[in-house]
Amino acid sequence: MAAVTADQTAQAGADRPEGADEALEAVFDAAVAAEERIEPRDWMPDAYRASLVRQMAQHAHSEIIGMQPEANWITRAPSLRRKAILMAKVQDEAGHGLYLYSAAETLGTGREELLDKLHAGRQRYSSIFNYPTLTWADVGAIGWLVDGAAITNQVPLCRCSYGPYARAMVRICKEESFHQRQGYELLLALSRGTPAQHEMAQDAVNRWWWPSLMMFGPPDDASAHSAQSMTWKIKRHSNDELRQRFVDICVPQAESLGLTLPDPDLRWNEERGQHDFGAIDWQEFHEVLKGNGPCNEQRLTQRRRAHEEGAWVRDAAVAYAQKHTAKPGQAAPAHAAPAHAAPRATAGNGEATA
Ligand code: BYC
Repeated sequence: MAAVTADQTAQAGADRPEGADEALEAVFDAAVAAEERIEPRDWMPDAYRASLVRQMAQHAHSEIIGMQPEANWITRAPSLRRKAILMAKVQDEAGHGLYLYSAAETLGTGREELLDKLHAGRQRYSSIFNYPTLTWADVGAIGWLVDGAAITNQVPLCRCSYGPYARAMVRICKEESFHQRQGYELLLALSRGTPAQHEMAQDAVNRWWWPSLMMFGPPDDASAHSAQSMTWKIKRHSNDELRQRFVDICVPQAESLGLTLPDPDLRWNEERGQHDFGAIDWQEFHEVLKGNGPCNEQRLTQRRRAHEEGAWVRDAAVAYAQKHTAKPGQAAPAHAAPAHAAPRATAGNGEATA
């Protein structure tokens, strides 16, 4: 961006003349309007930085919490091929979290701080991951619908005004596209299988359809951040626009799958050139956001435990790095404390904790 860097701003320091912030903001606004990328060392309004951290943190948290529902099926995948594919997918989600936490770090917010906020319930992750994966078909429904919704939402984020977020999204979207096809292919195999398999696929779609529509966030007239985020070109489309786009993409795909979307009001509207669809249960969405979804407690408990149990890995990585940067004759750092052993648990919602 041909704007003013943070260093230049700092140099000007306390001596900045009155109106300097307005001038900086005007340069920032002009850069955004001209479709230039804002980079970490560029000056940016505090509210822009805070909004990016909020959205990117939520996104990163969604990726790592999103590993849990599918990981629940790794040990029970029906073939070695399916198991290998699922393991690779879940590992990709961890990688997406990594890119996004790294991108958030460029805004001056460390990973530890963001994880602490997630574990304390002070930052959100996507509502979709608070639903249980009850059958193998749920792995297909997540790939087709959840990754499909994620792609619809995230492809425009590749053009986000903040450079590191936009660049992370390019790679993430390529991988999500594989994930979506994996889910579609899995559901197709089940749909064309025995009547029991077909029924299992239909049941999974029935349970995941409406929560997938909620992934796009509240309706536009109730979306607190959309207008500002779109002015800043963080978001390129409103929640309702993307939701509509997703519905229009899914209808013909459901037909090819031989599955029905569970919405009696779903029909083509010739005049609009789009599908009409039924009312979303926003009460359910708000309950899930408040922590009252079927798996909220289980997901956070498991995440906190994974973090505790992984402490020795982080300590070992730091010790290894220090050892290799230590000057000859310097003592190696003390060994990390052993991890706490935590008992395995079973959730009360029909889903075993992975
Ligand atoms: N769930 O003003 P709004 C994946 C919150 S993971 C929970 O419209 P915004 C995958 C929102 O944060 C994909 N909370 O907000 C991984 C805000 O609360 P705060 C995850 C939601 O930010 C593993 C309030 O409601 N994708 O692909 O303009 C396996 C008002 O909303 C939700 C992303 O995170 C929700 N569904 O728009 C498989 C994409 N919706 O912060 C797949 C990046 C809204 O004021 N994020 N809220 O407390 C975004 O694009 C936007 O943040 C949203 C919301 C469209 C989600």
